[in-house]
Amino acid sequence: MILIGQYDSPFVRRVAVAMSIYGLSFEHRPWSTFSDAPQVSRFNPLTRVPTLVLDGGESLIESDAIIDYLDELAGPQNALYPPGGPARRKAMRICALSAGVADAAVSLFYEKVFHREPSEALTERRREQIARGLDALEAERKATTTPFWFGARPGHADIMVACALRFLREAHPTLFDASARPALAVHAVRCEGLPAFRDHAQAFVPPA
Ligand SMILES: N[C@@H](CCC(=O)N[C@@H](CS)C(=O)NCC(=O)O)C(=O)O
Repeated sequence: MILIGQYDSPFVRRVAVAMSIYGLSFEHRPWSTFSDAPQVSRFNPLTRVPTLVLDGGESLIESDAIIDYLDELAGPQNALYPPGGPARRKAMRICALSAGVADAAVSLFYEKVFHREPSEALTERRREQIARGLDALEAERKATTTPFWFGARPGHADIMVACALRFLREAHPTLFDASARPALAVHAVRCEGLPAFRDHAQAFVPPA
């Protein structure tokens, strides 16, 4: 399998970390959706990442669809989502909230670089989405006493939250105040210390 995209993308990184925890080997093509757009669009007509190319040549796009495939490969005993019921729905909600924070952070970044004068209304809307998403995640994490969201080992919810937080802090340093979100700050440190996270990381460097 070939994973396309750079690890400064929270969505590419969540896939790489999950593959690493599952022990699935893959080749990595750290192609940029901008400077390597022609290569990326050969595998994904939307020129977006992550894109996972399977050994038979099929391309999977969208991190949720890729994760679904990885879970199938890993099998129900090992899957990084709880198997069903309220815990599974909660894990999906945490993933959706943190992916939403990451989406808003990416959109805010594009707004800055693509427009000479960023829209104030859109910027405000995205900042509010990020703040409210973080509030919800902080409250949920605070109410959890286990080392990771659903027990002793990290799952998809932990991964997506940590990847979203890292991108947010690097792309928009003022939008995450660790002292105001202590449970999330501890969560990030715990995840980033694991080999799967350490081995699949690339600092996001905003263009000068
Ligand atoms: N919902 C998508 C989001 C992926 C995404 O936002 N990818 C960004 C990089 S972080 C991208 O490909 N941007 C290029 C573009 O949209 O033009 C997923 O989960 O895979």
